[in-house]
Amino acid sequence: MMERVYIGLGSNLATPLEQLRSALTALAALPQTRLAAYSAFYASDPLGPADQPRYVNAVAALDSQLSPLALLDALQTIELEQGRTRKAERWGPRTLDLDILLFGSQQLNEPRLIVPHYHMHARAFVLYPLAEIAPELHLPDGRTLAELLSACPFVGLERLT
Ligand code: A4P
Ligand code: MG
Repeated sequence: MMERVYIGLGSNLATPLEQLRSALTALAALPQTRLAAYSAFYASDPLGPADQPRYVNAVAALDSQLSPLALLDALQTIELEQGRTRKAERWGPRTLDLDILLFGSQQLNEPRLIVPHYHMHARAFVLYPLAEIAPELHLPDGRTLAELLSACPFVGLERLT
């Protein structure tokens, strides 16, 4: 079965713009998957420890026949290929973070995978890029993206052209 999947991309180390560009190339090359759309890149203030560089964030839309866990494995492989090392510090700096925001209308609560992403509804650096490519979107619980946006000011965010 083909599902529409939204992926959040983030980087704040090792030339973030290049990290995101090569991540998009890697997403486009995934098996049984088409890169359907992607947003502009946004510079964003770090959420979490403040003593880290600003992030660059974007959101991509995929049409994929992979299972959710197969997709997660593939995303983690891309993260590792782009030099990601997992550190103990929560929300610390990283070369590349690929989060599954939404997987069709599925709600998943597995040890390795929680979908929708647990904090997407409150993150400007997720919601604004997402709105560019899916303005009519609603979450599996029925909340609309427009509703979430109206509660999430465009703060600490800068659209890069
Ligand atoms: N996991 C569970 N659900 C998911 C999902 N929906 N998508 C598990 C992807 N992974 C999911 O992730 C830890 C584990 O989460 C994975 O092994 C997977 O099985 P991780 O990438 O190793 O750790 P993390 O990303 O550091 O943790 P966390 O809590 O997911 O952090 P976030 O929420 O990704 O936040 N500030 C700005 N401005 N922009 C950012 O992009 N990102 C973060 C990281 C912090 N501050 C930021 C940004
Ligand atoms: Mg993550």
